[in-house]
Amino acid sequence: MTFSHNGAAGATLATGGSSFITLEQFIIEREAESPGSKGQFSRLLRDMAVAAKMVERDVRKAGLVDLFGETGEINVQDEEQKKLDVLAHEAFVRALRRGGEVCLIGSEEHAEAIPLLFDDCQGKYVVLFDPLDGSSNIDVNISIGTIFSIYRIPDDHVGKVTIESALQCGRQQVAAGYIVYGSSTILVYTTGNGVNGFTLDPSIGEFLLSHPDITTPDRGNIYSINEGNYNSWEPGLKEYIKWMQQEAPDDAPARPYTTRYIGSFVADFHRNLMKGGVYIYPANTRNPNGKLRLMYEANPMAFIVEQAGGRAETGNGPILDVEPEALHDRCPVYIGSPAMVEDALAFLSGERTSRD
Ligand code: AHM
Ligand code: MG
Repeated sequence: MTFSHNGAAGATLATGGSSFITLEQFIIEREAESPGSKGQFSRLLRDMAVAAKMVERDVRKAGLVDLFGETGEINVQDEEQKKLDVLAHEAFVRALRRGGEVCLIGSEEHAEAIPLLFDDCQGKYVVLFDPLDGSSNIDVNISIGTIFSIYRIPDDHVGKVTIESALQCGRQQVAAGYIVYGSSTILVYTTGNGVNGFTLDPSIGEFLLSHPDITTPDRGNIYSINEGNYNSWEPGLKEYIKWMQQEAPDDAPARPYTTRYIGSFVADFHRNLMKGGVYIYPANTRNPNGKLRLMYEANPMAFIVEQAGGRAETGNGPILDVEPEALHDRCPVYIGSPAMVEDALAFLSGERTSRD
């Protein structure tokens, strides 16, 4: 027995029943479907899951053992680094270093890419991640998470890995995923063959398949945006938000839509993926390229949402087609249910207005 995608009442996660599948079993079964696979990619996914469990352990006890608060350092994003940001970064780097499947790491919390070059390094993969997304929520017990993206290094980079090995456009991702440390801990990932979610059963320390084959609704009634920035938005975006706030009882679902904005992209994204909705972090006068990072946040979520039937756009084209110039690039993000992203684009281009 499994949860249905939207966690419908009555569905049960089989911790005591007979049919459940662990993340590890699932990865092995999927590996068997790829002839010629040598297991390196499966081991990499397992390493990520192990690091996630370590971070989850630290997040759960943070209030008890002096893990809240700042380190006193400013990171490459010009933001105050939290102690848990650093712990999470280190947990993932340690796990990947030990695993040996990865030759290059990029982290939102680290200015430069981190090459893992040792003599017998057979690592074929590049991993880019935001170790703890939603940093401003860490100290106040609100859902936070990890977002990751996996690329294969280009064949001609083997043995001479450089930063260019990481600067691939989002379409090249071989896997992407996220973990939400929320009311429960869930790991959601894709390898380009659908999206699956696994909930951590803390009593046995295993991620169990709880959300198989996730698809996002074509349209929901949630929009997520920081409305405090209203004055700096472009006119088309103002019109779109105004339209979503208007009464229109015959719409499906009926307007006005509802605002939900946690301030942790990973948590806002997960809710909207499951329930249907659109998340927007636009370009504005303060952040001309938006705020979210292309390589650590936008690309992995774009891959996941497209795999789940959704859309991810910058306002100038699909996020997955953006050619990165630098590891810490940012881009505007319109992501979620396909019909809602479509609406957003029509308002941005001026094709629709709130008076239509
Ligand atoms: P972070 O990776 O340092 O936590 O920053 C990204 C976060 C997102 O999780 C969130 O959606 C956004 O920044 C919130 O920004 P704002 O406070 O400007 O609304
Ligand atoms: Mg982040």
